Amino acid sequence: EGTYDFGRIERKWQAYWEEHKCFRATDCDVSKPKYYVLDMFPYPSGQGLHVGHPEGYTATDIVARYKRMKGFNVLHPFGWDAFGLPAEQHAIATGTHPEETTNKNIANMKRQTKALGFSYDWDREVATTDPEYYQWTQWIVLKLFNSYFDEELQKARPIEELPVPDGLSDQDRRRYIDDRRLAYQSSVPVNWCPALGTVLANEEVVGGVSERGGHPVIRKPMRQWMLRITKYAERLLDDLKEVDWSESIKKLQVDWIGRSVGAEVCFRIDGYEDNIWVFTTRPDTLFGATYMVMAPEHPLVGTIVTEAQKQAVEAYCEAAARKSDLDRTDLAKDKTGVFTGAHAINPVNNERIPIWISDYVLISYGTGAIMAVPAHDDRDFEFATKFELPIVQVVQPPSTEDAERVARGELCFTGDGTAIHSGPFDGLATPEFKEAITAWLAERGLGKKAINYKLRDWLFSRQRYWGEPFPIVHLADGTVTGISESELPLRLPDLDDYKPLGTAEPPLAKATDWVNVTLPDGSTARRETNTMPQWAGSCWYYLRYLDPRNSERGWDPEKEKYWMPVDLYVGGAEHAVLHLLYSRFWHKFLYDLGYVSTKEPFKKLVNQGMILGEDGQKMSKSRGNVVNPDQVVTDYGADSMRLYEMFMGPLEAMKPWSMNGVQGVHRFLQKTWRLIVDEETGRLSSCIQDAPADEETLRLLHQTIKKVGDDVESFGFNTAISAMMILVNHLGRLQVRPKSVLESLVLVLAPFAPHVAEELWQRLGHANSLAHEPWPSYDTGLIQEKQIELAVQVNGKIKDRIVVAAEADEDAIKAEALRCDKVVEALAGKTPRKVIVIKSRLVNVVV
Ligand code: ANZ
Repeated sequence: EGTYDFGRIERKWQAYWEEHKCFRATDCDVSKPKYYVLDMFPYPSGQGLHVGHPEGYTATDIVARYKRMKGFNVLHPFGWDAFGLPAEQHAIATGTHPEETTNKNIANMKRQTKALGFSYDWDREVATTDPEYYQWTQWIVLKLFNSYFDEELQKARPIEELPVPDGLSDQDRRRYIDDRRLAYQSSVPVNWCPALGTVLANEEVVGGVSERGGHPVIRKPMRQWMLRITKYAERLLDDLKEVDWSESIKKLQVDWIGRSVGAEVCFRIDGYEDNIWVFTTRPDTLFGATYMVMAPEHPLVGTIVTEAQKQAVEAYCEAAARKSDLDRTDLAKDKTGVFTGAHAINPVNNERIPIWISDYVLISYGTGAIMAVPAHDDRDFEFATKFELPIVQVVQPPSTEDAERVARGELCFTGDGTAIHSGPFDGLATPEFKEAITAWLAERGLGKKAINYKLRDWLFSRQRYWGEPFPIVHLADGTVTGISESELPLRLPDLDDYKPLGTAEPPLAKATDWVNVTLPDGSTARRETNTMPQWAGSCWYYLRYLDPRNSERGWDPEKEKYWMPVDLYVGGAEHAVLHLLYSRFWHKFLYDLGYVSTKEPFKKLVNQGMILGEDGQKMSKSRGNVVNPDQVVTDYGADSMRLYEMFMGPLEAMKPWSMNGVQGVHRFLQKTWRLIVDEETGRLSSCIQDAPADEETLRLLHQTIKKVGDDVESFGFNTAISAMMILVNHLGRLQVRPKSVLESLVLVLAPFAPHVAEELWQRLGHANSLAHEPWPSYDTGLIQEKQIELAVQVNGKIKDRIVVAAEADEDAIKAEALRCDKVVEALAGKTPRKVIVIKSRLVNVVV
C-alpha cells in the first residue's frame, strides 16, 4: 500500500476513467468554450505502437487535460487509418482476409494506447475500413464526381448547374460535362511493373526497378481516376494566411503548390502552319533564346521531325518513356537530347533557331516546350555547352564581379539585372522588361501573361483490393455514372484469393458477381474496380469524430458548427505536405457546397520531432535499436513513459532515446509520491500539515503554476517538467509540507502524469477524479522575486549593469553578465580567463 505501485495505480485509474466516462465530450454545450484537439490517427500496423506515437499523443493529451481543467469542453478523439498495403500483402501471402489482420492490429494497438492513459473519448472511435465510415468517404467522392468548378465564382458547384453550350449532340454534351467533373478519368502514365503485375507508387520505384524484388518498371499510360485539386491551387495558397502553422510547414505547402508567374510565348515553326507555345518565367530573356526544346511526348514531335532525324528521335522518345519525372529533372543528371531537324522563328528578332527534343523538358508542366536561354538558365547552359549551341548574354548582372565572370564564360547568371543585346529594350531592369515585353507580345497576339502551378491533379485510384470501392459504374456505351446515395455504403466484396491478376486489371475484377450490375432500367453495367488511395479516409476523419454514429449523414451541421475548426492538430512532419494538402482540398470543396462552415480545417498545427535510438540513429529493426513502449510501461509505468517523452526536449526537435532519462523521470515521480505518502505505513506523510506556506515556498509554487500553464500553452512541455522538479526538490527539503501546496502540485502534474496524480489526489482526501478540477490560479504579486542590481566589470572597468533575482546562483549571474552587449563587445570573441562574482555587488570578467 505504501510504495509507488505504478502498475496497480495505472490499471485502477484507467478503469475508473472508462467506467465514469470522464472524457466524454458533450456536443453543442454552449455553457463552455470548446476545444478540439486532434492527433493524426495511426495506421494499425502489425508492429504495434512505436515510441514515436506516444510522443504526439502525450503532447495532445496534456493539452486536452489542461484545457478541461481550464473549463473547456474538450473534444479529444482517436481512430484508425486502416486501409493500406501491408494488410493486403499479408492477405496475398497467407490468404487471411485483410479485415481480419486489420482488426487484430487495431485491437493490439488499442490495448497499447489505452495502457498509456490518454484521455480520449473512446465512444467516438472510428476506423476508415468500417463500412459505416467509408460510406461517407464514398459520399464525398460521389459529390466530387457530381460537381464542377466555377471559374468565375472560384468555387465548386453541383454539376446540374454547369452551363452547357447549346446545340451539342447527346454524346458531346456528356463529354463536355464529364470533362468538367471534379473527379474524372484520364489516361496518365503510371509506374507499371510487369513482373509484379501491379502499378507502383513513385516511392516504390528506385532507380527504375521495383523496391521489392528489383523488377523493371516502365511508365505506361493507364486509365485512372483524378481529382481536380489544381482548381484549388490559388485558395490553398491564399488561405495559408488564416492558419497558425509554422513558417517551415507553410513553405513546404507553398513550394509543393509551386506557383510561378510568367508568360506564354508563341514561336512560328519554319515551313509549317503550326506554332509552338512555351511557358517562361523570363520573357525578358527572349533575345537570348538560341534554340528550343520540346518534351519527347510533345504532340508536334511527329509532325516536324525531318526524315534524316526520324530514327534518332524515335529511339530517344522510347528511352525517355522508361524514365520517371524525378530522374528526368534531376539537375545532377547528364543532359541528353536530339535535334528534330526543324527550326522555329524567334518572334522578337526573327532569328531561325533549331528545335531539339530533350527529356529535361516535361510534357506535364507549362506547355511541354521551352525557349532555351543558355546564358541565363543552368539547365539550358549545360545543354548548350554539351551540344555546342550558341550562348547569347542578354542580362547584365548588377555586380561587376558577376559581370566579369559571365564575360569569361565562367558563370551562367540567372538573377535579375539590366537588359543588353535586346534591341529597343536595352537598359530596362528585369522586372520592367518582363512587363514591357509581355505587353508587346500581347499586342501582337504572340503571347500572354500566364500562371503555372507545380501542383498536379491528384491521381486518386489504385489497383488494389484493400481500399474504398468507387461509387461509380461504367455503362455499356463507355460512359460512367455515379451510383445513388441510397446504395451507400458500397461494400468491398470478399475474394477467394488476393493475388493480383497479373494484368493491369485490379483484383476487384475477380469479383464478377459484384462487378456486373443490372441497372433499374434493365441495362447492364460494370462497377469501377479501382479502389481509392489510403489518403482518402484521412482527408475528412476529423469531421466524422464530430458525429461518429450518425447513419443519416456524415456529420450533423449543428455539431460541425459547434466543434470546428480543429483547434490543435499534432502529428509527424512526414505528413506536412500531402495529407494536409489533400484534406485542406476536401475541406474547401465541402465548404463550397455548404457542408462545413470554416475555410480551413486545422487552426493550429504542430509537428513532433522524430525520436531516435539511444545511438542517435533512426530506430529500425535492422539496427536493433528499437525501444518497445510496452516494455517501458511494464518496467516504469505509463506516467514515466509519458513524462519522459515530454522531458526529452522540445516537442518539435529530433532527439535520441535514453533509458537513463526514463529512470530519471521515474525517480522524480517516486520523490513526488514520497512527499505525500509514507511508504512504511501507506498513510499520508506526517510532514503534511494544514499550515500556511512560507514566503519562498509560496513564491515557488505560484511561479510553477504560471510556468507550467504558460509552457503547456506554448508546447514547452520539457521546461514545464523542469519547473515541477524544482518545486518537488524544494518541498522535499521542508520539514512541514503545507497540504494546499501539495494539492496544487498534484493538479499541475495531472496532465503530464495523470494516474499518479489521481491517486495522490485521492489520498489527499478527495472523493472525485481531478479531471475536471479547476486549474490552480496564481497570484502575480506573489511571483515577483526580489531583484538586485549588479555592476559588470571587464578587467576591473565598469561596462554595464544587470538585474537578477536575489536568489540567483553564481552560474546564472555569470551567464547573465556574459550576455551583456557591452561585455560581448569588450571580449571580441575571446573566452574570459575568469569570471568573479561578488555576491550582491558586482561581476568582474577577467580577460
Ligand atoms: C526561358 C528561361 C530563361 C527560363 C531563363 C528560365 C530562365 P518554374 O519557376 O519552375 O515555373 N520550363 C518551362 N516549362 C518547362 C517544362 N515543361 N519542363 C522543364 N522546364 C520548363 O520555371 C519555369 C521555367 O522553367 C521556364 O522559364 C522555362 O525556362 C522552364 F533565363 O524559359 B524559362
